[in-house]
Amino acid sequence: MTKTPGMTRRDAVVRGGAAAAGLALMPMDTLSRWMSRIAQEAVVPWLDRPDESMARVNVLDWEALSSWVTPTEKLFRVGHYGTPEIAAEDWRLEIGGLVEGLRSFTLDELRARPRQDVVMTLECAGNRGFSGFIGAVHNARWTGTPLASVLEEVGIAPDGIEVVFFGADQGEEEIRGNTVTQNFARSMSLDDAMDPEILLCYEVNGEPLPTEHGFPLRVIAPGWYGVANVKWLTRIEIRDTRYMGRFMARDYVTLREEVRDGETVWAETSVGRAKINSVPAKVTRDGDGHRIHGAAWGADIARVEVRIDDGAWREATLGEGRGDPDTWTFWHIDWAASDGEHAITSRAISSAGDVQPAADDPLITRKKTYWESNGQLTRRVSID
Ligand SMILES: Nc1nc2c(c(=O)[nH]1)N[C@H]1C(S)=C(S)[C@@H](COP(=O)(O)O)O[C@H]1N2
Ligand SMILES: [Mo]
Repeated sequence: MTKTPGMTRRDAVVRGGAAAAGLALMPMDTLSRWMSRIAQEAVVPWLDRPDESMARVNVLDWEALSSWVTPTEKLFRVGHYGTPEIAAEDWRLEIGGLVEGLRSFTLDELRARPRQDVVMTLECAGNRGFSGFIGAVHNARWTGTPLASVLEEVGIAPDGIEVVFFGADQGEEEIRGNTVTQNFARSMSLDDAMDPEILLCYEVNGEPLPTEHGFPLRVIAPGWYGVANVKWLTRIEIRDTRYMGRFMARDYVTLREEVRDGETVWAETSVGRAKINSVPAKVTRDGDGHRIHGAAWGADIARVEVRIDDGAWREATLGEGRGDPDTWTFWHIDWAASDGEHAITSRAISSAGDVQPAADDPLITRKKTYWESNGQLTRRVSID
């Protein structure tokens, strides 16, 4: 990557544009403040702005949403055991367990394999589960080599049914009085792992993965919640039993009360595939009228509907991303708003007919843990 020292690519682009506009003498910070004010000028701010407590993980500011592909520096980041710094020269991906022969790959060997790209929306399963955490979602272009062909080449033993992905990051876990050091790990059934879309990924938005997002290699699994996309990948292990590590079996477990024949059954399910979701992102003023903009993801989005206050649901217009089940779909709807305070709710509907559940749907209200909080979101604005 070639870079002018002390200058990001984005600065270079801004500076180039500024020069063209004859503004080259304006200091950079003044200029970028001025440009972002223009971009946001017409936004009517939400009354229920999330608190800033989650800014440290770089959550998305929905009101500032403008780009369908999230720029790399805007990606939210989650690391449960900190951020390991890995030197590419010392790093190997090892594939072991129930394989025909232990194999290891250097980064150059993986980069020399067939390249594949996917634009994918990745949402943390905790998104919208607690205060301030409503922007843990991004939509980026990821590049790597298909996992399936690597597994095929290595050869899986006949009794192998489970593929476990280990990251380099480690933490101490206490299990029944034993304190043990463990690596972050997640698994998939062999069947799921053979999905030709899943990547051993080394680039995001055309550049090597930044340290925070998994350098040198991560799993990219379209259609799965964020937690399945293991960063800082060092080892893949094939096993003959389901893997029961913390992030499969104890954490990222959804506890939900299901009532069957009047009796409660507590369902505990491991967070896995993404669930349908949508949010109103921002309201803009457009001449005399207003427009509500939003995003929907987590399924093949067929339709998005919007409700103002207790009015009827109205169908929004789908924009960028429509028809691609791996990415978010942007949507908008025009709104002849009356003065005063209003509540705006969106709901997404998939091509299979799944409807994003209402906030008071038992699927949401009987869920005790905060994972998979995909109920309809209502946001408030004041129009004057
Ligand atoms: N090795 C490792 N991989 C990980 C995690 C982690 O803590 N360690 N967090 C997961 C979770 S919970 C999420 S939501 C995504 C976030 O990916 P991002 O930081 O690139 O946005 O990474 C996943 N991969
Ligand atoms: Mo997550």
